[in-house]
Amino acid sequence: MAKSKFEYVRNFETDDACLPNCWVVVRVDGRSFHRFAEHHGFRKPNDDRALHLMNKCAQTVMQELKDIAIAYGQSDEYSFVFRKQSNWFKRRSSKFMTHVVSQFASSYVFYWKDYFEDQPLLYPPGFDGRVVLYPSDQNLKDYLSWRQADCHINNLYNTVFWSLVQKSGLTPVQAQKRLQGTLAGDKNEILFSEFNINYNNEPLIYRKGTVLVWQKVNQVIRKKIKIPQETDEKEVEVTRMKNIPASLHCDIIGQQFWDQYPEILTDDS
Ligand code: DGT
Ligand code: MG
Ligand code: MG
Ligand code: MG
Ligand code: MG
Repeated sequence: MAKSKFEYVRNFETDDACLPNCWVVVRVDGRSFHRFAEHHGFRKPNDDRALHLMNKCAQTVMQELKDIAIAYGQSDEYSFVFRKQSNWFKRRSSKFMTHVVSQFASSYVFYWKDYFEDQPLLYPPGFDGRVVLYPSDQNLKDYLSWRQADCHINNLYNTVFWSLVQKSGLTPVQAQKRLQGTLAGDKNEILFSEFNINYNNEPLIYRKGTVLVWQKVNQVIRKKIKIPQETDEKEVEVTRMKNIPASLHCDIIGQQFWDQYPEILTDDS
């Protein structure tokens, strides 16, 4: 078929293929979630419904899209790591980013009611996305460590801050002043001496965030089979091996995690 004279405009599309041999990280982050959390009555400092909804969306992204080796989420953000050798959409950066963000955002709306049963969704939430390439395994580990350290720092701060406001009756401004210049040890001490909270006993999902890794599980499904010489179909149970994105709330900064799950860095199938 002859090409139309308009075809040349295709050449204006720029090549945005990600550099080969690099880890491709796509991070999504809720747009103005400070406001969104207020409008939807998120519990402070952590809302389990919101965290589990985020995890569900991320699991959906991992299942629907190709080549994601690991994902990490906390607060209103999630990072997805595509395998070094992934050739999905010829490694086009815009494809990686837009597919992750749109699948995540539509899942957030789709699954909202399963997590926020008594809280209607008041307006459509948005998410931003970015793509960052990491050339070495160490860079990737450091990236994930950076996000988990961020989770810890924010959660420790928020846990003390909201204790001061909710339990000691300080205004947000007073609580902020009280915490100005304090180190992690000081915050732990305030929690322990004033609120009888041992920070280390706070739920892991708050302190560590959520890591999603592929895990093989046996799944029992019911299947209808036709038996020769019989007219009726018979229902039988069959066990199938299935790969699912399993959630962990563990430390990923130390080496132990990577020793336990070596296939995350090595598996390029
Ligand atoms: P952005 O990302 O620049 O559009 O603006 P924000 O407002 O989304 O800011 P960001 O992403 O730095 O911070 C996340 C906000 O989301 C933070 O203000 C608190 C809120 N948020 C996230 N998870 C929870 C939660 O479990 N409970 C409550 N109350 N708020 C949460
Ligand atoms: Mg931000
Ligand atoms: Mg945000
Ligand atoms: Mg954020
Ligand atoms: Mg199309």
